[in-house]
Amino acid sequence: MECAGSGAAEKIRRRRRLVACAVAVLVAVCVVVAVAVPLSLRRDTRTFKDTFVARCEGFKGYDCEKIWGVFEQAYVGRDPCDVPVGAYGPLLVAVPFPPACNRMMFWSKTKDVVHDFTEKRDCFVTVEDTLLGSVLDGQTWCGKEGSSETFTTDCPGWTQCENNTVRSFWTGASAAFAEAACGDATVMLNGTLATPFSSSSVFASIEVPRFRSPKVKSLKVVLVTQKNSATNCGNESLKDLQKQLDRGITYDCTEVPEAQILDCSSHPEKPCGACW
Ligand code: N1C
Repeated sequence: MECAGSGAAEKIRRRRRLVACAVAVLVAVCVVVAVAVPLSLRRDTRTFKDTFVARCEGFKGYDCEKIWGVFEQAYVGRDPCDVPVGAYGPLLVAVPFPPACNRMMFWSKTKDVVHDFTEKRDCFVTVEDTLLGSVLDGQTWCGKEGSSETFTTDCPGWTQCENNTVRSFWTGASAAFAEAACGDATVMLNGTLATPFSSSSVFASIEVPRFRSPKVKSLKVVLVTQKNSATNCGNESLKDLQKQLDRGITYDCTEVPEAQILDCSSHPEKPCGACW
Protein backbone atom coordinates (compact mmCIF):
# COMPACT_ATOMS: atom_id res chain seq x y z
CA MET A 1 0.00 0.00 0.00
CA GLU A 2 2.68 2.41 1.10
CA CYS A 3 4.63 1.64 -1.97
CA ALA A 4 1.64 2.33 -4.26
CA GLY A 5 0.93 5.54 -2.30
CA SER A 6 4.43 6.95 -2.73
CA GLY A 7 4.18 5.98 -6.42
CA ALA A 8 1.04 8.10 -6.79
CA ALA A 9 2.67 11.06 -4.98
CA GLU A 10 5.65 10.79 -7.28
CA LYS A 11 3.29 10.81 -10.26
CA ILE A 12 1.62 14.02 -9.03
CA ARG A 13 5.00 15.64 -8.41
CA ARG A 14 6.14 14.67 -11.88
CA ARG A 15 2.95 16.05 -13.43
CA ARG A 16 3.40 19.32 -11.49
CA ARG A 17 6.98 19.57 -12.68
CA LEU A 18 5.80 18.97 -16.25
CA VAL A 19 3.14 21.69 -15.97
CA ALA A 20 5.69 24.10 -14.46
CA CYS A 21 8.06 23.28 -17.28
CA ALA A 22 5.41 23.86 -19.94
CA VAL A 23 4.47 27.20 -18.36
CA ALA A 24 8.13 28.24 -18.27
CA VAL A 25 8.61 27.33 -21.95
CA LEU A 26 5.43 29.21 -22.87
CA VAL A 27 6.58 32.32 -20.99
CA ALA A 28 10.01 32.10 -22.63
CA VAL A 29 8.46 31.84 -26.10
CA CYS A 30 6.21 34.83 -25.34
CA VAL A 31 9.18 36.90 -24.19
CA VAL A 32 11.20 35.99 -27.28
CA VAL A 33 8.30 36.85 -29.60
CA ALA A 34 7.55 40.11 -27.77
CA VAL A 35 11.18 41.27 -27.80
CA ALA A 36 12.68 39.74 -30.92
CA VAL A 37 9.94 40.45 -33.47
CA PRO A 38 9.85 44.24 -33.03
CA LEU A 39 13.65 44.18 -32.78
CA SER A 40 13.97 42.33 -36.07
CA LEU A 41 11.53 44.74 -37.71
CA ARG A 42 13.56 47.65 -36.43
CA ARG A 43 16.76 45.92 -37.54
CA ASP A 44 15.30 45.70 -41.05
CA THR A 45 15.08 49.43 -41.58
CA ARG A 46 18.27 50.12 -39.67
CA THR A 47 20.20 47.71 -41.85
CA PHE A 48 18.90 49.35 -45.00
CA LYS A 49 19.85 52.87 -43.93
CA ASP A 50 23.15 51.60 -42.51
CA THR A 51 24.01 49.89 -45.78
CA PHE A 52 23.06 53.02 -47.71
CA VAL A 53 25.18 55.32 -45.53
CA ALA A 54 28.11 52.88 -45.23
CA ARG A 55 28.32 52.35 -48.99
CA CYS A 56 27.92 56.11 -49.53
CA GLU A 57 30.80 56.85 -47.18
CA GLY A 58 33.05 54.85 -49.48
CA PHE A 59 32.80 57.86 -51.81
CA LYS A 60 34.74 60.84 -50.50
CA GLY A 61 33.37 64.35 -50.19
CA TYR A 62 29.65 63.67 -49.84
CA ASP A 63 27.25 64.38 -46.97
CA CYS A 64 25.72 60.91 -46.76
CA GLU A 65 23.11 61.74 -44.09
CA LYS A 66 21.89 64.58 -46.28
CA ILE A 67 21.77 62.33 -49.35
CA TRP A 68 19.78 59.77 -47.31
CA GLY A 69 17.32 62.53 -46.40
CA VAL A 70 16.82 63.56 -50.03
CA PHE A 71 16.47 59.90 -51.04
CA GLU A 72 13.80 59.18 -48.40
CA GLN A 73 11.70 62.13 -49.58
CA ALA A 74 11.10 60.29 -52.86
CA TYR A 75 9.00 57.46 -51.40
CA VAL A 76 8.35 57.82 -47.65
CA GLY A 77 4.65 58.10 -46.84
CA ARG A 78 3.73 57.21 -50.42
CA ASP A 79 1.74 54.39 -51.94
CA PRO A 80 4.61 52.08 -53.09
CA CYS A 81 2.80 51.53 -56.40
CA ASP A 82 2.57 55.23 -57.10
CA VAL A 83 6.12 56.59 -57.01
CA PRO A 84 6.73 58.45 -60.27
CA VAL A 85 10.22 58.54 -61.79
CA GLY A 86 10.23 62.29 -61.14
CA ALA A 87 10.11 61.70 -57.38
CA TYR A 88 13.82 60.85 -57.59
CA GLY A 89 14.56 64.10 -59.48
CA PRO A 90 15.92 65.98 -56.41
CA LEU A 91 18.17 63.01 -55.57
CA LEU A 92 19.57 62.84 -59.11
CA VAL A 93 20.17 66.60 -59.00
CA ALA A 94 21.85 66.40 -55.57
CA VAL A 95 24.16 63.57 -56.67
CA PRO A 96 24.79 63.95 -60.42
CA PHE A 97 26.67 61.31 -62.38
CA PRO A 98 30.16 62.50 -63.23
CA PRO A 99 30.71 62.07 -66.99
CA ALA A 100 33.32 59.40 -67.63
CA CYS A 101 33.95 59.86 -71.35
CA ASN A 102 34.96 56.68 -73.20
CA ARG A 103 34.64 54.64 -70.00
CA MET A 104 30.91 54.26 -69.54
CA MET A 105 29.67 50.70 -69.54
CA PHE A 106 26.04 49.69 -70.04
CA TRP A 107 24.66 46.20 -69.79
CA SER A 108 21.55 44.10 -70.25
CA LYS A 109 21.14 40.59 -68.83
CA THR A 110 24.89 40.39 -68.18
CA LYS A 111 24.97 41.94 -64.70
CA ASP A 112 27.28 39.42 -63.01
CA VAL A 113 30.02 39.25 -65.63
CA VAL A 114 29.98 43.04 -66.08
CA HIS A 115 30.40 43.72 -62.39
CA ASP A 116 32.99 41.04 -61.91
CA PHE A 117 34.92 42.90 -64.60
CA THR A 118 34.37 46.51 -63.45
CA GLU A 119 35.07 45.66 -59.82
CA LYS A 120 38.43 44.10 -60.53
CA ARG A 121 39.60 46.29 -63.39
CA ASP A 122 39.57 50.07 -63.49
CA CYS A 123 38.65 50.24 -67.19
CA PHE A 124 34.94 51.02 -67.21
CA VAL A 125 32.25 52.58 -65.02
CA THR A 126 28.74 51.14 -64.69
CA VAL A 127 25.96 52.92 -62.85
CA GLU A 128 26.54 50.51 -59.92
CA ASP A 129 30.09 51.85 -59.61
CA THR A 130 28.75 55.38 -58.98
CA LEU A 131 27.52 56.55 -55.59
CA LEU A 132 23.78 56.26 -56.24
CA GLY A 133 24.01 53.01 -58.15
CA SER A 134 26.21 51.46 -55.53
CA VAL A 135 24.14 52.41 -52.47
CA LEU A 136 20.97 50.93 -54.01
CA ASP A 137 22.29 47.99 -56.03
CA GLY A 138 20.54 44.78 -55.06
CA GLN A 139 18.28 46.56 -52.57
CA THR A 140 14.50 46.62 -52.15
CA TRP A 141 12.79 49.48 -50.38
CA CYS A 142 9.43 51.22 -50.17
CA GLY A 143 7.23 53.40 -48.01
CA LYS A 144 3.61 53.16 -46.96
CA GLU A 145 0.84 55.75 -46.88
CA GLY A 146 0.55 57.28 -43.43
CA SER A 147 3.96 56.00 -42.29
CA SER A 148 7.32 57.75 -42.09
CA GLU A 149 9.24 54.46 -42.20
CA THR A 150 11.24 52.64 -44.84
CA PHE A 151 10.25 49.02 -45.43
CA THR A 152 12.40 46.38 -47.07
CA THR A 153 9.96 43.50 -47.19
CA ASP A 154 6.57 43.14 -48.89
CA CYS A 155 7.38 45.92 -51.34
CA PRO A 156 5.45 45.56 -54.60
CA GLY A 157 7.59 44.36 -57.50
CA TRP A 158 7.55 44.43 -61.26
CA THR A 159 4.61 42.09 -61.55
CA GLN A 160 2.33 44.11 -59.26
CA CYS A 161 2.72 47.62 -60.61
CA GLU A 162 4.84 49.65 -63.00
CA ASN A 163 5.42 52.77 -60.95
CA ASN A 164 6.90 50.92 -58.02
CA THR A 165 9.49 52.50 -55.73
CA VAL A 166 12.47 50.47 -56.97
CA ARG A 167 11.70 50.42 -60.67
CA SER A 168 11.14 54.19 -60.80
CA PHE A 169 14.54 54.73 -59.22
CA TRP A 170 16.36 52.56 -61.80
CA THR A 171 14.43 54.18 -64.63
CA GLY A 172 15.43 57.67 -63.43
CA ALA A 173 19.02 56.72 -62.60
CA SER A 174 19.53 54.88 -65.91
CA ALA A 175 18.15 57.88 -67.84
CA ALA A 176 20.48 60.29 -66.04
CA PHE A 177 23.45 57.94 -66.43
CA ALA A 178 22.83 57.58 -70.19
CA GLU A 179 22.45 61.35 -70.53
CA ALA A 180 25.93 61.71 -69.04
CA ALA A 181 27.45 59.38 -71.66
CA CYS A 182 30.10 60.83 -73.94
CA GLY A 183 32.71 59.64 -76.39
CA ASP A 184 32.74 55.88 -76.93
CA ALA A 185 30.12 54.02 -74.90
CA THR A 186 30.26 50.25 -74.40
CA VAL A 187 27.47 47.77 -73.66
CA MET A 188 27.72 44.11 -72.71
CA LEU A 189 24.84 42.08 -74.09
CA ASN A 190 24.04 38.44 -73.49
CA GLY A 191 24.95 36.19 -76.41
CA THR A 192 23.17 33.17 -74.96
CA LEU A 193 19.79 34.82 -75.57
CA ALA A 194 17.90 34.71 -78.87
CA THR A 195 17.20 38.45 -78.45
CA PRO A 196 20.17 40.08 -76.74
CA PHE A 197 18.75 43.54 -77.46
CA SER A 198 15.23 43.40 -76.07
CA SER A 199 12.88 46.36 -76.49
CA SER A 200 11.46 45.89 -72.98
CA SER A 201 14.86 46.22 -71.28
CA VAL A 202 16.00 49.36 -69.48
CA PHE A 203 18.94 49.51 -71.87
CA ALA A 204 16.72 49.57 -74.98
CA SER A 205 13.84 51.67 -73.68
CA ILE A 206 15.60 54.19 -71.44
CA GLU A 207 19.30 54.36 -72.25
CA VAL A 208 19.70 53.99 -76.03
CA PRO A 209 17.27 56.85 -76.84
CA ARG A 210 19.38 59.15 -74.64
CA PHE A 211 22.66 58.62 -76.46
CA ARG A 212 23.01 61.79 -78.55
CA SER A 213 25.46 62.54 -81.31
CA PRO A 214 27.95 64.26 -81.37
CA LYS A 215 28.37 63.94 -77.58
CA VAL A 216 28.34 60.16 -77.95
CA LYS A 217 30.64 59.14 -80.79
CA SER A 218 30.21 55.39 -80.89
CA LEU A 219 28.50 52.44 -79.26
CA LYS A 220 30.59 49.31 -78.89
CA VAL A 221 28.64 46.13 -78.31
CA VAL A 222 30.45 43.35 -76.49
CA LEU A 223 28.33 40.26 -77.11
CA VAL A 224 29.22 37.91 -74.27
CA THR A 225 29.12 34.33 -75.59
CA GLN A 226 29.38 30.85 -74.11
CA LYS A 227 30.82 27.81 -75.90
CA ASN A 228 27.45 26.81 -77.36
CA SER A 229 25.97 30.30 -77.97
CA ALA A 230 23.90 30.34 -81.13
CA THR A 231 23.61 34.14 -81.19
CA ASN A 232 26.24 36.22 -82.96
CA CYS A 233 26.76 39.82 -84.06
CA GLY A 234 24.51 39.20 -87.08
CA ASN A 235 21.49 38.81 -84.75
CA GLU A 236 18.28 40.58 -85.88
CA SER A 237 17.82 42.41 -82.59
CA LEU A 238 21.28 43.93 -82.96
CA LYS A 239 20.24 45.30 -86.36
CA ASP A 240 17.36 47.01 -84.53
CA LEU A 241 19.81 48.46 -82.06
CA GLN A 242 21.88 49.87 -84.90
CA LYS A 243 18.77 51.44 -86.47
CA GLN A 244 17.71 53.01 -83.19
CA LEU A 245 21.00 54.82 -82.63
CA ASP A 246 21.02 58.57 -83.16
CA ARG A 247 22.43 59.34 -86.64
CA GLY A 248 26.12 60.02 -86.41
CA ILE A 249 26.81 57.48 -83.66
CA THR A 250 28.96 54.69 -85.09
CA TYR A 251 28.33 51.09 -84.10
CA ASP A 252 30.45 48.01 -83.83
CA CYS A 253 29.97 44.59 -82.29
CA THR A 254 32.49 42.04 -81.04
CA GLU A 255 31.72 38.49 -79.93
CA VAL A 256 33.71 37.76 -76.77
CA PRO A 257 33.66 34.45 -74.87
CA GLU A 258 32.71 34.95 -71.22
CA ALA A 259 35.84 33.00 -70.21
CA GLN A 260 37.99 35.63 -71.91
CA ILE A 261 36.33 38.42 -69.92
CA LEU A 262 36.68 36.52 -66.64
CA ASP A 263 40.32 35.83 -67.45
CA CYS A 264 40.91 39.49 -68.19
CA SER A 265 39.22 40.43 -64.87
CA SER A 266 41.81 38.41 -63.00
CA HIS A 267 44.76 40.05 -64.80
CA PRO A 268 44.76 43.70 -63.72
CA GLU A 269 48.15 44.22 -65.36
CA LYS A 270 46.68 43.83 -68.87
CA PRO A 271 45.82 47.14 -70.55
CA CYS A 272 42.06 47.73 -70.81
CA GLY A 273 42.11 47.69 -74.59
CA ALA A 274 43.55 44.17 -74.66
CA CYS A 275 40.48 42.50 -73.12
CA TRP A 276 38.56 42.15 -76.41
O1 N1C B 1 16.73 46.14 -68.10
P1 N1C B 1 18.20 46.09 -68.33
O2 N1C B 1 18.88 44.86 -67.73
O3 N1C B 1 18.62 46.22 -69.76
O4 N1C B 1 18.91 47.28 -67.52
C1 N1C B 1 20.28 47.45 -67.48
C2 N1C B 1 20.72 48.87 -67.82
C3 N1C B 1 22.18 49.06 -67.41
O5 N1C B 1 22.93 49.56 -68.52
C4 N1C B 1 22.14 50.01 -66.25
O6 N1C B 1 22.71 51.27 -66.56
O7 N1C B 1 19.95 49.78 -67.07
C5 N1C B 1 20.66 50.25 -65.93
N1 N1C B 1 20.15 49.51 -64.73
C6 N1C B 1 20.90 49.33 -63.59
O8 N1C B 1 21.99 49.88 -63.45
C7 N1C B 1 20.41 48.46 -62.59
N2 N1C B 1 20.94 48.01 -61.44
C8 N1C B 1 20.11 47.14 -60.93
C9 N1C B 1 18.90 48.93 -64.81
N3 N1C B 1 18.43 48.10 -63.88
C10 N1C B 1 19.20 47.85 -62.77
N4 N1C B 1 19.04 47.03 -61.73
C11 N1C B 1 17.99 46.06 -61.56
O9 N1C B 1 18.21 45.05 -62.58
C12 N1C B 1 16.60 46.59 -61.79
O10 N1C B 1 15.83 46.10 -60.74
C13 N1C B 1 16.15 46.00 -63.12
O11 N1C B 1 14.91 45.37 -63.10
C14 N1C B 1 17.10 44.91 -63.47
C15 N1C B 1 17.51 45.13 -64.91
O12 N1C B 1 18.29 44.09 -65.38
P2 N1C B 1 18.34 43.64 -66.90
O13 N1C B 1 16.98 43.27 -67.41
O14 N1C B 1 19.40 42.61 -66.97
